[in-house]
Amino acid sequence: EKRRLRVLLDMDGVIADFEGGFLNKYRERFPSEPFIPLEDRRGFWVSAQYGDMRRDLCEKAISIWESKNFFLELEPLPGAVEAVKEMSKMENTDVFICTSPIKHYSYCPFEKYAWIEKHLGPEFLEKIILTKDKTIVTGDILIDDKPEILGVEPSPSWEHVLFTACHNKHLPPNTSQRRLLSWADDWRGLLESKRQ
Ligand code: BVP
Repeated sequence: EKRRLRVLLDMDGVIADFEGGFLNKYRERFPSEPFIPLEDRRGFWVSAQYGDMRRDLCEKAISIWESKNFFLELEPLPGAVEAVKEMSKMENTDVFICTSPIKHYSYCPFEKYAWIEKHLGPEFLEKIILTKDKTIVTGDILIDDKPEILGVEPSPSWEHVLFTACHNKHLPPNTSQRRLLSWADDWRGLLESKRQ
């Protein structure tokens, strides 16, 4: 019996360059405020690291991704669009984009759909899962740059593969968590390993 492989792909930090887009727009809007170069980013939450630098910078950071066109204008990460398209054409493979919108919903959910249509094509509009809780979504693999993915389901069906990002590359090696270093890394081999 043939079993299809279900791949869940995070969007921000995996296929869309949230960190680069944030830093560019933050520096443009607040040219005289301090900023954190990408090589100095630590921890998943940009807002937390900016807030640690100076209390008021937390809300300034938040104002960037709450602005119109922030999510729409993110650049794709290198190789991401090609990889997602190739993956979705593979035999016995179902690919979904699984992404958590921000609570300020005026632009983000709309722009995520528009981004996917623009960069991946309208057929991917049927593959979008917007959820704050990825643990309740079933799949074989979840490729995500957030080091810890928690929710109401204590035992999610997927294996979380950590996608390397500026904020997680310095974390101590974790033998129980596989990584994908970039889209130039062996994602095909990773998928094959889940078919066994
Ligand atoms: O929509 C993104 C941006 C937002 O959280 C969502 C992460 O979604 P996933 O990548 O897990 O699917 N976000 C919000 C903050 C701070 C909010 Br206060 C942040 O620092 N970083 C961040 O990515």
